[in-house]
Amino acid sequence: DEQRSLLLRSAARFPLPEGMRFSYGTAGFRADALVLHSTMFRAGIIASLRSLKNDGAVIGLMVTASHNQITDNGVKIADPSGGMLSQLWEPFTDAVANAPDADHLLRQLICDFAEKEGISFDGSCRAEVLMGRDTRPSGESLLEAAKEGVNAIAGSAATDMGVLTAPQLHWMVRARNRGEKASEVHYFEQLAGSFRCLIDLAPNHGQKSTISKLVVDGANGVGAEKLELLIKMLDVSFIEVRNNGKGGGILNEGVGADYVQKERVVPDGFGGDDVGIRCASLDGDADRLVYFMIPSASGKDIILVDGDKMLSLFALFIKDQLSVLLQGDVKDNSFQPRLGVVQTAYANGASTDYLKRSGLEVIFTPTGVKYLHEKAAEYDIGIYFEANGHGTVLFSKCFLSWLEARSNELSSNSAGSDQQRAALRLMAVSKLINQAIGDALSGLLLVEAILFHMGWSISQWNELYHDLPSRQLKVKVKDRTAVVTTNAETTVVKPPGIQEAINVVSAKYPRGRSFIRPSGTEDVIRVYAEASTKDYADGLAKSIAELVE
Ligand code: NG1
Ligand code: ZN
Repeated sequence: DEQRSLLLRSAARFPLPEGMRFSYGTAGFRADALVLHSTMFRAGIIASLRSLKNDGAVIGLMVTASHNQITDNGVKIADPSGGMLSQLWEPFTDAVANAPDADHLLRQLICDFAEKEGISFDGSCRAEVLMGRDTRPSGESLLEAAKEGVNAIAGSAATDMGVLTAPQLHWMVRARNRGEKASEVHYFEQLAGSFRCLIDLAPNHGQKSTISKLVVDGANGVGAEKLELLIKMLDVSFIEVRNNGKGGGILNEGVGADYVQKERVVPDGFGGDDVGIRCASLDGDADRLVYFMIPSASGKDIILVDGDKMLSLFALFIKDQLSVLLQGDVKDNSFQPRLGVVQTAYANGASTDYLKRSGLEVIFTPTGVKYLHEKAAEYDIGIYFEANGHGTVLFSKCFLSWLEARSNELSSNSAGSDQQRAALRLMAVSKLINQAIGDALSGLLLVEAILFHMGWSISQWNELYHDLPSRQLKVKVKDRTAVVTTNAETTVVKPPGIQEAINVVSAKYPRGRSFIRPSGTEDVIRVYAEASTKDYADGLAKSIAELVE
């Protein structure tokens, strides 16, 4: 019939490259941009089917390869909530990306799956896919291929939102499906409005013109461009954007959050003049953020203030506001909001100790935002971060309605009280933080607002606890799938014997902790080690790597 031949005709224009194997992995499909046209076309089809499956809810399709080199590209799909594509659809997504062109296998695969899922795509139902891309030069033509995929499904429409950060697209998908205003201007207005609100509610709000300078490394990518727009809307002068891609720098080359966090050195464009200044780095699609400080003009070293420290800052602030709000609230205590923090095994042990000492509930999941997000959503307030700076805060519907009711009650009974201010602050946080997915721009404004509220410098924030020295290594192996882990990746179950050996070696080092796991984005086994001194951490990592080789 018509739909089938439409699919066939379109697919023929995007042949599958030979000898490639595509895997959706932890962060979507990624590869050299030159081989991605068929993947993009097919991702367009999948996004359309996903929208049909959700009764026409808007689905997101983001063309980006995040922190990868500029010649790479990739694609991620966002579900109606604005979060990552459901893991249940990953096997189908992988199968579609790899289906051979011959014998109509792709068409067959899609028809079978649609039938099994009860998706009808005869044009009688509407589907919508919202699309965005980062600043990579390959983005435009790859996005066109994805559009063709959407158009190959009858009843489905693609809306091209142009160049966006990945979190902006996720935010728009979420907003659209909640019936809220969802343009880029609305995104900026929501961030700017809630940021101003937090500043105005700060104890020292009269001193807002004295906020000290922040210099942001934009990774020569989309985040820089968008941050410049946001700064205009905020009408503030304390933020300076560097590495905005206009000065000849290359995306992610010697710059950006991944580089700064993994290499722990000063990014390009920064140097002696920035000693002691508060600095931050975004990654290539602006979903990761880390802060740093340059301690001296003579070396390349930095003091890294990573995702764990952002998590700790957010948790501390939210916990404080919550306890002010609940003060004296003993009468019926009908609602006790549950606050939880989610980390992975890569979280610095000192951060976990700090959080637990502060009375917080800490849970661990495997690496990958999809796991952390899912876990955080189980709480009234769930805060999650990967050490590399990817994370956010989630507020449950039930908590937000309680908060709103509480805040209305307070504004009529005790306007201007500490309790009312705490309620307003929590509401502002829920609007400032991007609840669809980790977002460097919204995270940055929240950090800035909290530091201002506390009256803290970056050093004071960094002093919340002292990171244990840690070390990461990669080991190339023949078959990384030979390593199977459990316990949020902290225990190896296969091959046998390795975990026992890791235990024995780790126990020899003061505060020694180490684990290995297969990477989900590279063909390597990752080794992580931490211990009481830098030499110990290095030594432990090296010994563990030798066990793996
Ligand atoms: P893998 O390659 O699976 O370790 C890396 C990061 C993850 C996550 C994904 C997706 C580390 C150790 N791992 O995954 O946290 O961000 O990339 O970008 O940083
Ligand atoms: Zn990213």
